[in-house]
Amino acid sequence: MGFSEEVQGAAETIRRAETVSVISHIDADGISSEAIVRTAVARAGIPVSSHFVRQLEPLTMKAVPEDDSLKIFVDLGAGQQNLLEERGLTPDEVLILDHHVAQPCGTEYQQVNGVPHGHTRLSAAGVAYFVAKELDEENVDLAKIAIVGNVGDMMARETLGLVGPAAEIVADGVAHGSVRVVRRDLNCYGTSTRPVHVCLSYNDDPRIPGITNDTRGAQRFLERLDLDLRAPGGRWRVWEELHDTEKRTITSALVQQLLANGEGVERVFAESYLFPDEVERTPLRNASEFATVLNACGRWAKPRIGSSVCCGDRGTALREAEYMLNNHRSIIRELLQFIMETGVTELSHLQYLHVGDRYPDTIVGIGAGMALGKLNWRKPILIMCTLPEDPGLTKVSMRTNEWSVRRGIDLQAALNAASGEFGGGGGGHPIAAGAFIPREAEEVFVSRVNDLLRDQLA
Ligand SMILES: [Mn+2]
Repeated sequence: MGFSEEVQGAAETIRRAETVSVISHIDADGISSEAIVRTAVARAGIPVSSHFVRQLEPLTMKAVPEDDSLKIFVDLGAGQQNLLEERGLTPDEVLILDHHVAQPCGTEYQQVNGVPHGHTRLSAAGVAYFVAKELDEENVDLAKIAIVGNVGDMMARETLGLVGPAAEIVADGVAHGSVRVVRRDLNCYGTSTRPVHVCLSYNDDPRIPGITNDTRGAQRFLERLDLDLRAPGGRWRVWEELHDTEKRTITSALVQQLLANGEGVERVFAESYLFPDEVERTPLRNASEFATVLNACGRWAKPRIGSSVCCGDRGTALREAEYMLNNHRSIIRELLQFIMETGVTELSHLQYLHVGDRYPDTIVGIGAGMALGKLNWRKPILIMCTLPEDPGLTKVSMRTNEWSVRRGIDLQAALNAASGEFGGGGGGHPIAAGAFIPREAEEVFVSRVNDLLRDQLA
């Protein structure tokens, strides 16, 4: 069965359902997937309820309602089919919309997943979108939310833009008028909300000497270009509102700076996705900043607020989401400061730190990623924290950058292999990954990961 047959089959299953329960993940992709499925199912006139879980494991299975609804698992489920089976769920009450590698079990559950069809850069929100569109063409307005999920799950990162079926979603959004594509935009986070110099200094892909991690340096760089980056009234302008000629002046100077340092320039540009119907200079204005809003909601246990924002609530839900985002950022700043003050221990191929139970495990990875730029950025960073709800377990988060990934570093492979040896489990991407390990294995584990990273560079 091809991908489009899977999509058609899923739409038929949903049409037959009397009630639907959506079970989804709390990250940007999970929240946007849930919003897409919930909207499409409700528009089809079927009662629907949603349930979010941090991950699908034996303890969180209780979030799955014990009723005769159709259970649609989104952004999870493919790798945990054994749990569905253990729970006694039958094939006719389950539909899985996922993009993680499937672990089949004795029961054959209906599934839509791009991965077996070679669509490895289509997140769950993308899968959910195709099913929604199959249910009703009217659902093309959800393309925007699908793009947020895909970008949030880093589907555009390596390829500098969405590709394959995800690019079809972009085309739908453009045709609908709710998405604007900028083909060769600045490959930088924060282009709708941050002052340009801040935007540039926070970016490490590509890493630009004198600008990356140097806000003052970035400001001097822009001053030399003789651009007026203040708006009338004195506030800093953001990248999105610069004129094309100003943008070109900046990008060509960045290119020159990279060439002068013998660095590649291909990563200066990336495709970006703007939402013209959102207010200018707000985080909902582009896909990657919108995804951060959803992640902030999810990581602070308010995925429903993010979902309401996806579904168009620009009142209470948006205000709460903005509060979550600000709170998220200030705690990450605090964590970053803690990391810098405490310092890391350097091994030959990584640097590590244990933050104990001071910060929730849902944000330590983000803090690690931000600290990396200020530490020895050539060495991946590993951060451990304890889980208040399970003192026997340690959560490990690792971050590196494109520079290391291009040299062969794959954190997901390293963490997966190492945690497997200690009976734990891991997942993620080459550039960012996490794992759970038994607490008593911490020390040996770190040195094992160090060895694996050394082997990857060999
Ligand atoms: Mn996902």
